[in-house]
Amino acid sequence: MRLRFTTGSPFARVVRIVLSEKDIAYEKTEEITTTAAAERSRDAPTLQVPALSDGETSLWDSLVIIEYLMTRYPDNKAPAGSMPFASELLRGGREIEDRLQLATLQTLGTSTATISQLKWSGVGLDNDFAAKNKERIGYLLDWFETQLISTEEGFVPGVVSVQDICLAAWLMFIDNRPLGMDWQADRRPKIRSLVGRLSNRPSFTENPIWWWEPGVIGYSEDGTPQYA
Ligand SMILES: N[C@@H](CCC(=O)N[C@@H](CS)C(=O)NCC(=O)O)C(=O)O
Repeated sequence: MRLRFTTGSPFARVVRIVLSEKDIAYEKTEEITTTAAAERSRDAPTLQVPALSDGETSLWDSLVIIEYLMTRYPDNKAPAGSMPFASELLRGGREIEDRLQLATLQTLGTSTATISQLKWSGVGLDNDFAAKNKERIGYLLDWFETQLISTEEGFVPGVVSVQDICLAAWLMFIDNRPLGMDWQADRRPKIRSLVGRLSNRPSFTENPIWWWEPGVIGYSEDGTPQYA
């Protein structure tokens, strides 16, 4: 199995966390920055990362890759003393509810990545489009707070779900990027507790969040970006 990703990609980080939960070894085609379209197109016509190759199978889009991993590789490693990772992406009889949560989490990811890209592409955040995306994120988080079971459990009883991983990973991205965004953890106790629980989970610490912006050409061992 081989995964193409950029070091800083938050979409790829979610996939890498799922691979860690499943203890799947994979070859890394790791890039610091976006490579030329012709190179990217060898793995995905979207020219985006993450992209996965597994034998004859080539896949792109983080959620499709995760669905593949959850169905083809059902085994998970059991982290000592903490909640097990979910054994399925969609629960029998609750497929539509689970899909709605996952699709809405993808919208959180797209809105957050859009804000990040507006910033680093030089367009900036002082415009209606950036403001609309920030406003959307507020509404999304209010809805996610209603979807979490309690301050001890996430979206699905008794397990760490893919939804939990997506929500926590995107909020960690917001916290670790100079995007000028505050997701108001105090108003959202269930989400705050989820992010706190997962930030110490081995699959998260094994795949730290590394900052990329134009000019970054590498990282020191602790993840500090190095500039050209
Ligand atoms: N819907 C895609 C989005 C992936 C995405 O936006 N990846 C970014 C990196 S975080 C990318 O490859 N950007 C380069 C580009 O769009 O050309 C997914 O879930 O995988």
